[in-house]
Amino acid sequence: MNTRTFAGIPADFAKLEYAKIVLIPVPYDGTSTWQKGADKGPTAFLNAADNMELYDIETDTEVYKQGVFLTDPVTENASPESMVDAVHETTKKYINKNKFVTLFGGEHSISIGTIRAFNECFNNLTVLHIDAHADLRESYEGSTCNHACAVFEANQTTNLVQVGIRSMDISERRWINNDKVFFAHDMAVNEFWMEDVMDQLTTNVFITFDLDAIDSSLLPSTGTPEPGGLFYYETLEFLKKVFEAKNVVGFDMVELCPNPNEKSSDFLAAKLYYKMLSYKFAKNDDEYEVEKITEDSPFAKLSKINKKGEEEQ
Ligand SMILES: [Mn+2]
Repeated sequence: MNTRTFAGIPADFAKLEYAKIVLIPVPYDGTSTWQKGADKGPTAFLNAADNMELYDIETDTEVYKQGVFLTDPVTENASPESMVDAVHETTKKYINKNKFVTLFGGEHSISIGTIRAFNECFNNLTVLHIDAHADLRESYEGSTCNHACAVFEANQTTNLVQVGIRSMDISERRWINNDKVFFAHDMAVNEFWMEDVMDQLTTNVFITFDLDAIDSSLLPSTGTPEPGGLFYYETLEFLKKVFEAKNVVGFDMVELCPNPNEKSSDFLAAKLYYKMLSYKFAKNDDEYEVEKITEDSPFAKLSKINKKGEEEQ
């Protein structure tokens, strides 16, 4: 029996019946291409969280009192596809219990399952993809469930908005939607990038946060650290705007690849996770309700792929 609680919070706040928030660890690292170790991300994140102050100065809240239930980790790893199925099923199970569901990876391929679950439960879903990498490959190294394909499906089935992108393959260019991709080199010279991103979001927003979006000087412990990333306070300012203006329905955080000699990355991840919860529940009376998807959802059946594929022929 796992008696560990998120951030060492008292057991009363960590019970499933009480908790508004669910945290699902997914220690998966089956497809990463360069530095292995994202499977150790959840443990490093939880260890860092144990040492974090639980009062958030900025929002003047103690969000853990909303309750955080830490699930057993999803450990299915027979294949990338079976891992994605297991994540999809577990995520959906807790969304259907009316919980605010969050996940900690693991590499980015876990988000294929996460996003599929959220897209089945919420109308007109925007997937806000914060990452150094476009992750729009249709398949990679023989699998469509590779980390390099993390948002390919989301690009077909949801309103995908990408922020912080500074690395991609030329083959991914055909899937890029110019209005909805915010490249890091453009953001660096556009003081209104946050407002421009906000204009692209629908009301229901799921955030998939690849930690390599953060500048590698602040967060070096990630599989593929890319220079030129987001800094801490601009990240917080942006997230706060999103949480205030939109209905954020859940989020995942991926690609922490811990280094035992460098703890600041783990701690940044823990603080960022807690900040996002603090922003979500800052005006805390709003009840969290799952909205059932309906047939007339404009994104439910939308496939940009076919359209684009036809155009290309
Ligand atoms: Mn990435």
